[in-house]
Amino acid sequence: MADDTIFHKIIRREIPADIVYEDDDLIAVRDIAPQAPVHVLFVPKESFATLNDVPPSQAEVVGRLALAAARYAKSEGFAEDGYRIVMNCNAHGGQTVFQIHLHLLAGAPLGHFGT
Ligand code: DGP
Repeated sequence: MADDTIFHKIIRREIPADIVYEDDDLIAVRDIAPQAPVHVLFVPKESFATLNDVPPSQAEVVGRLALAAARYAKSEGFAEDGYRIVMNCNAHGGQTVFQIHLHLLAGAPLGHFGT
């Protein structure tokens, strides 16, 4: 079901998670399988299975995730050294949970990709 992913269950407090931030629009939780010293997922409370499903009229949903990740990185002292934000989409993007979420990776130099 579109509103019954693992992240919806975390938002509804049906399963435990290490929540680092929450407001009316989104929640941020530590990834269960971190790929960097800091790996936090920013998840909107509104349901969108993939980035393909976000209409232009709701672009602020994605903007809020990005700015929440940037704020968190700044508050934790990672802004100056830098960080990466990633959103995977569908099979080729490696998406495994079908509720959009932004990965924030930080805390160490990350390998360059795409070269
Ligand atoms: P993606 O591949 O972009 O769909 O990323 C899904 C991420 O969700 C992946 O990095 C692992 C993480 N994840 C999966 N199950 C759980 C869970 O139960 N709790 C938490 N905190 N993260 C999870």
